Amino acid sequence: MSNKPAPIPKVHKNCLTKTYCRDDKQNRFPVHENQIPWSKHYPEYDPDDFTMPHILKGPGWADPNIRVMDVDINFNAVDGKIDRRSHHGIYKLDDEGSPVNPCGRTGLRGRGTLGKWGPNHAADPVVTRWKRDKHNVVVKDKVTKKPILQFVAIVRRDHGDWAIPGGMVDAGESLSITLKREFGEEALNTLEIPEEHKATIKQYLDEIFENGIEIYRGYVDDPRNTDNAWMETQVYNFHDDDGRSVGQFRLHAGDDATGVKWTDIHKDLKLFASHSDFVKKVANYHNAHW
Ligand code: RP5
Repeated sequence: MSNKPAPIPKVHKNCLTKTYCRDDKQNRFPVHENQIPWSKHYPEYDPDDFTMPHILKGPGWADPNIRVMDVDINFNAVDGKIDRRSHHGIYKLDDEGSPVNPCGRTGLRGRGTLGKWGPNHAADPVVTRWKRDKHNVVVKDKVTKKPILQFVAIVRRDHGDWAIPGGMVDAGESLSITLKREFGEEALNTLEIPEEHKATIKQYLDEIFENGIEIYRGYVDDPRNTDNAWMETQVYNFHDDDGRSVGQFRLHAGDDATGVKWTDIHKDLKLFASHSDFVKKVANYHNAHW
């Protein structure tokens, strides 16, 4: 993690919904866009404290419930195998010792469906190639005259939204492993491919994922965020310029994905969380059509 904190996004919008994302019976306390910053006076603000029952049962990857258990968690630090630092620097703890969302109010306390108090770290691989016609010529947009990029998008099993095939960084896992693992599992279905093909796919993945460009690190405007738990990510672009490596892969949705395809990048893309912002940054980086 770099020493220089990334700037905190000014607003989050995807958590300003009436109900919590995966539970239509759990309301969020109303928060207007101008009431998001903690610095804004909002004395009536009294959101529910809500954590999904399956998280409270304490699966191995989830934190203990610090509301009822006397446990020491080292926030703002590397805590055993878990990195609890934020890309945005030191976050505050509230009177109960729970991390405070650095982006502001979300209308819900607790962890919702997230396992960790504070930052929940993810990694997002944006794998790109140029769109080509049947003569292998790069296609340009008629209006902007810029070449069109395509990226590998998946359909998320939980929300049904198109998204980058990203995922959570497991405890003690390096970022490069997470990026490769998530792409393999969700876009190539590596969990179910026959043993004899595994070595070839692994070799391809190793080559492609060797040279990534960091596009973004920090807060994700994720619908699961709460006042005490939020998503942060590191987005990397892996670009196949001549379309001869990953550009030729047969995509096959697996694990948390129910669909996968090479998707044209343009400004009307509707993607999960802040994924269109990330994809836009990739398009800008390559001076591609947006
Ligand atoms: C988003 O959630 C991140 O950008 C990443 O794509 C994803 C990780 O969560 P899971 O896909 O593991 O649920 O905030």
